[in-house]
Amino acid sequence: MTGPELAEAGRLLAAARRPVVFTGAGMSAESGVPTFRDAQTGLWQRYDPLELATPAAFRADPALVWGWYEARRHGVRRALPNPGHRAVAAIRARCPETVVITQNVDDLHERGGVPAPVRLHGSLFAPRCSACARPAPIPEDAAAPGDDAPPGDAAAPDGMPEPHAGPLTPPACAGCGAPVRPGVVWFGEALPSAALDAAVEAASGCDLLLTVGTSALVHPAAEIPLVAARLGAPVVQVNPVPTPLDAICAVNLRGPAGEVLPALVRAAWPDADAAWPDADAAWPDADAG
Ligand code: BV8
Ligand code: ZN
Repeated sequence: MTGPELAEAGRLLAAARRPVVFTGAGMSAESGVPTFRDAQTGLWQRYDPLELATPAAFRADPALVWGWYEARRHGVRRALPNPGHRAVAAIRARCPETVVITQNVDDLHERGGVPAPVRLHGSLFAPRCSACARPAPIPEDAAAPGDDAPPGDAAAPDGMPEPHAGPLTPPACAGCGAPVRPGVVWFGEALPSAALDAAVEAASGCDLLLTVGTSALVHPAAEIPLVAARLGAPVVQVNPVPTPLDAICAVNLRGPAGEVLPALVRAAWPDADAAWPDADAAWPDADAG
């Protein structure tokens, strides 16, 4: 990607001191993690994610919903951060005041070099009790080798149990015995107030908001870019297609995050490391400064 839009976005990024990077499912698409818009596969294709990701669905069929999340978690464990995730870490390496806010429940920002993104919708790696909220261990970390893994779960090359593509009885809480649930925010549930407050505060104080790979249809997360725009900060969007955010954006960069974000980092900081992007080259650790 080249052209005047990229140059303008690069200028805005280079001038920013308190940038916010706001990400959605498109950020992880090139890592092989399906977006919410992408059709579900296998057994899950007959279910609407907007229905499965609800307290009502879990109450009605805990094994179905737990199985879905375990399949997604295994998929994420096998995924790798893409050059887009590394570019976000590079922005934070250049601007230590950068705040990364994500709607995603995968851990690819952390594995891509951003230690603590603001998580609006929780994580696939933070199961807890559905009754007493006691944190629960991640299954394979809990299961001793040869433990009662579901039958037929051959070990995968990385020693991980093959994802059990189907309903799976959720573990019982070690405290009260109730079913363990995924540590994500379901539709109809409130967002964690600390994360939402941190996101609104960052968007209110930023001097640039970069929105990447979101359809901006899920609320209240979709209001975060609007907070920044209302307070006069330029908004730059990275998305292959138009979204409801187009109208508030100073620049719309039409392309995939894994290609556009590295190009944007180079446009902002032409002296960026020549090795860039080498998907496996760890970008200088932000904390190493
Ligand atoms: C609540 C965790 C109340 C679970 C998720 C106002 C208006 C309308 C509706 C509402 C409203 N306020 C509330 C609602 C209801 C609802 C909502 O927004 N519904 C929508 C569907 C209309 N909101 C809620 O229910 C929220 N809770 O309101 O509670 C309350 C308040 C107080 C007290 C009690 C209750 C909770 C919402 C959170 C739900 N949980 N995730 C899980 O993951 O299973 S949301 C989930 O879907 C994701 O986290 C993400 O946020 C969202 C998907 O959106 P995106 O990330 O944008 O992804 P999407 O697939 O849509 O789009 C991908 C984009 O990427 C596309 O644009 C595509 O073009 C682009 N792309 C593709 N490839 C690439 C790319 N971009 C760049 N590079 C690429 N390579
Ligand atoms: Zn419990």
